[in-house]
Amino acid sequence: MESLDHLRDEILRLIRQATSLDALEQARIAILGRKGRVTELMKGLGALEGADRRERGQALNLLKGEAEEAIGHAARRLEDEALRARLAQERVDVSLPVRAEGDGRIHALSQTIDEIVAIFGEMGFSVAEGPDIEDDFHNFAALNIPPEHPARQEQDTFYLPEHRDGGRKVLRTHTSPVQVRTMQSIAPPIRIIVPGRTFRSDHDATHSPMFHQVEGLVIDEATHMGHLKGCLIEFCRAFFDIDDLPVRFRPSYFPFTEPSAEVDIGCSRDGGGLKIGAGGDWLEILGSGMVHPKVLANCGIDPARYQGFAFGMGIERIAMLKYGIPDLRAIYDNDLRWLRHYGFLPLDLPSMTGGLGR
Ligand code: 2NL
Repeated sequence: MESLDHLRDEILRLIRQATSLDALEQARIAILGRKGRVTELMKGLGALEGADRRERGQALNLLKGEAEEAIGHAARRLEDEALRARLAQERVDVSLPVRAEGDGRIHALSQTIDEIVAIFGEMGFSVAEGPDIEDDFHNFAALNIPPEHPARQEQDTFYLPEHRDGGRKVLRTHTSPVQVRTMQSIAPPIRIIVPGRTFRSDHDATHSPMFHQVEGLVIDEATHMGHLKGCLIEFCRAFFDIDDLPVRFRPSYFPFTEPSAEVDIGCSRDGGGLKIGAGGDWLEILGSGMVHPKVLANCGIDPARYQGFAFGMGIERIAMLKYGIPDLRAIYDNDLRWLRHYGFLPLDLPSMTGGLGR
């Protein structure tokens, strides 16, 4: 019978010559597949008899085993090579500089809050925060806002569903409840600012149902209207970065302050454009006043011993004025083009840095 030596050489050569896992699979099919060289010879065993058949069968089985082993070997070698090639190709160069295009921006509102906090921080104020959901006492009653006041009306305030005890919580309509909570929990002297989210049922081109306010509160034994004026003049000039910015105090009314004053800054409105700093016109910036004695008493502070001032302003409004943002609603859209245009790089220091000695 024909020797298998020649076939063995040929099979091992086929396997050796496969230079990829695909080529090796082709070789395996050609050798051991349904119509492979070894398989075809095994089919021929049926035509043999006795010892011939046994001998030939054993030789073919041996050859098949050898082929399988050689294929396994070659496969491991090729897999190794492929992995090595991939690792070489995918090597990461950790010395490459970071790509700049992924940089984020500080939102104009966040930047404005940071600036306000920095200015009042220089004047010794700390930041206080509190819950968005409030009860009637902290949002209204403590502030001397009477039950029939329009701010309490359903159209203006977001009320939560009535509680079992009959009380209804509200989404805070100003940040004042945080000042109420502060007066209830610490003794004067108090010097805080309270930036935060506020909510009113109002939605049009110039009102958003969610907006931001910052309020301030100063309480001590001899705090007076002169302190209020000095503090707020200093704030307006630092925030708009104009040393000689005209600032005017105009009598006003709030239930929680007495007397009350609105604060205007000088501006001009020539030819449609608004320019802050000079000119014959005035622009309202914030509301303020001496804390009403009833409010102090409601919050557990003795009005015979302590007095103080408070103020409040809308953050969106002053951010729009300072940074020339024309559309309130775009502030909340988070359109990336808007964010890039009106945003700030993290390392940009506030524009009033000169005034803060940084
Ligand atoms: C405005 C006016 C103001 C206050 C807020 C206040 C808070 C307490 C006591 C007394 Cl706890 N006053 N806050 C005072 C005057 C004005 O805000 O136009 N805000 C946008």
